[in-house]
Amino acid sequence: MSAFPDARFLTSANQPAQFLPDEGVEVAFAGRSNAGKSSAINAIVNRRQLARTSKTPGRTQLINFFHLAPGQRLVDLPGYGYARVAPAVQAHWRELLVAYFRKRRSLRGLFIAVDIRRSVGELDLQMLDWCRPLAVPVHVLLTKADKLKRGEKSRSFAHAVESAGGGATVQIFSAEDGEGVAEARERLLGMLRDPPVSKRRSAT
Ligand SMILES: Nc1nc2c(ncn2[C@@H]2O[C@H](COP(=O)(O)OP(=O)(O)OP(=O)(O)O)[C@@H](O)[C@H]2O)c(=O)[nH]1
Ligand SMILES: [Mg+2]
Repeated sequence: MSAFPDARFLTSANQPAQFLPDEGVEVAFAGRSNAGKSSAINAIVNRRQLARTSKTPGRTQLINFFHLAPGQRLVDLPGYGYARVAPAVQAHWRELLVAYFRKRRSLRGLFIAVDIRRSVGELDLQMLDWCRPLAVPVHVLLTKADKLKRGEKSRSFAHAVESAGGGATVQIFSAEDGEGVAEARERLLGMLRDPPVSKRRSAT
């Protein structure tokens, strides 16, 4: 049976006022436009069209919230770095993302989807910086691994681990052939089980 039999779309936010109440726990998916975020979400949750995928970069322009289980959500963040988007729209995405990371107490973890053929770039590292104050674990999915041969995959993996510099864990992933899907699902479930930040702090 699926780990998330009740997964469903909840709402889209184009401004912070439209974010769902900051309660319970949620895990967010970020990454460059067209990196394979929505495909990764669908593969991990095991639902074909939960998050909309597209051949056209920049498809997910809003922050999309999904219900996973009572008190547990998944968040598909708008992709960054798509050059053919008007500067004003890019600025809006940036503000929306910054507002999200600034004070999202329910955030328990961040997945960053990175095309394995491009590897970790400057914008991905900026995401790492933005969420650092929230002290949540970050997990990089090197997506579309089916596009590379084994040796190339290992090289990209080593490069990504080095770029992340201990700020994130890294794994190889393919929504197409299923490589790494089970591992990513375990990671997601682990993040959702994590205690709230306040409890973590008081425990130390
Ligand atoms: N071969 C291969 N193609 C993939 C994989 N994952 C995604 N794709 C393709 O990459 C394109 C973009 O995938 P999406 O999942 O929509 O990417 P996204 O990051 O959500 O894109 P935006 O929301 O537009 O930022 C689509 O054409 C997918 O079919 C994969 O694991 N293997
Ligand atoms: Mg998408």
